[in-house]
Amino acid sequence: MKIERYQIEEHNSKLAQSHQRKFEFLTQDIQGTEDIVQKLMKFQIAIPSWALGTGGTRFGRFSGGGEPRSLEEKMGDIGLLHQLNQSSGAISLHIPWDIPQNIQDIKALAAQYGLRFDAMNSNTFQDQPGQEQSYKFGSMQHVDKAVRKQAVDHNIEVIKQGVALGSDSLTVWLADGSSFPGQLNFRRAFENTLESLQEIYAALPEDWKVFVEYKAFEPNFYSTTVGDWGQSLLYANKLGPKAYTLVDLGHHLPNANIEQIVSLLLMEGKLGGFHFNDSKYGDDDLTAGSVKPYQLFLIFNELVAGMDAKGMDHASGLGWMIDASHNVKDPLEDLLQSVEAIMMAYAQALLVDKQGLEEARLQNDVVRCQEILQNAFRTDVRPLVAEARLRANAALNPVGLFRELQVREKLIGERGYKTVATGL
Ligand code: LRH
Ligand code: MN
Ligand code: MN
Repeated sequence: MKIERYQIEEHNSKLAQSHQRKFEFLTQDIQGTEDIVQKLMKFQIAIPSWALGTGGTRFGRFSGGGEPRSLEEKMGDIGLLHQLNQSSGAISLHIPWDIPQNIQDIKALAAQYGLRFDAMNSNTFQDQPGQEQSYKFGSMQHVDKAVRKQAVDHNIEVIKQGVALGSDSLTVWLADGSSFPGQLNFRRAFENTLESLQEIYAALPEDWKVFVEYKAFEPNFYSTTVGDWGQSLLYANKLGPKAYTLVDLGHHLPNANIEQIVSLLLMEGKLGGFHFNDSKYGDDDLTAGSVKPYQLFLIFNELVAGMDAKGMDHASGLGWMIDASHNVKDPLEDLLQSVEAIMMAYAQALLVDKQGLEEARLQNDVVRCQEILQNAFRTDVRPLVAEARLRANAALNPVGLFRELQVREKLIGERGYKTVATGL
């Protein structure tokens, strides 16, 4: 399945007039739209290889059909997304859910689709067939050195694969923790984990980063060894300058102020990147911006402010990744929606009157502060995001074109109805 250039052009020409009207209306009202469009065009969000199939819950999984059966087909799917929005030019692999066999062929395919390899993810939270040691009681925290060594060796292997593919970062998420009080010596678990991470850190190439992802609970329900941003930051600080904290939006306890966490991590130079998704309860992995779009905007507001203060390039300063899963939507449509929501939050954050906000803060004018933020948030920035796509030869309405071209039906035709993509 390939989308032809003329199909995008035909689609865009049908929508051109209406888009133009909305875009011009917005530019009359708002200053600096050209700069925003340019920034949006540069912004790329990595797609996780594990989000291309239908996700399940522990109660069941309902496949929609036509799912990618190999890494090559996953890259094909992301290639389609990227053609539709020109903002999904990167893939994040999860090893061993992905098994990059012929590296040269995989690299050639990536080049053909215009994809870069974003952070590599290791997996020491599941036992693989034939594996010697079990991760049932943790991996890097484990009381048995042999288990810890197996986890470290796996991560070093993932780095090697990443180097061959041209990636430059490793994300470590650990399920380590305990499910009952008394099960774990917290201090020993921390020390073991730190020692394991140090061994991995020592194997990082010069220009690589390691992201330490935290999560409050699940699969362990009493304690998690990298349970929050404080613990992650402790590890990252002890490891050294190549180690950073990774924020997955679904990994906090309810009502956590994620925008404040982001702001302080960025201030400390320790924010590595994101796993974008949304949630109502826990690690729901829902479409970015589907439940709490205002929170997403507030996070981007801190990001833009913090990155500007440090003179960082918005597009390449941090690892921008989606980590979502979909059990009732078409995964590709869902990812298009997530990317759109992230771009909108970014565009809204770029609209914030920063000088006005600082002045209002200095005067303790709380009402004005809220007005300024909400003026930006309540602006319909969709024409700006669409304009960025139009200029990049992407579709004005990606989900619309996906449906017009019957992409899913064609994928089912090619791959069959009963397909299971590897992943969660
Ligand atoms: C854990 C997590 C982590 C994993 C991914 C599959 O909940 O967010 O990033 O690698 O899900
Ligand atoms: Mn994650
Ligand atoms: Mn998660």
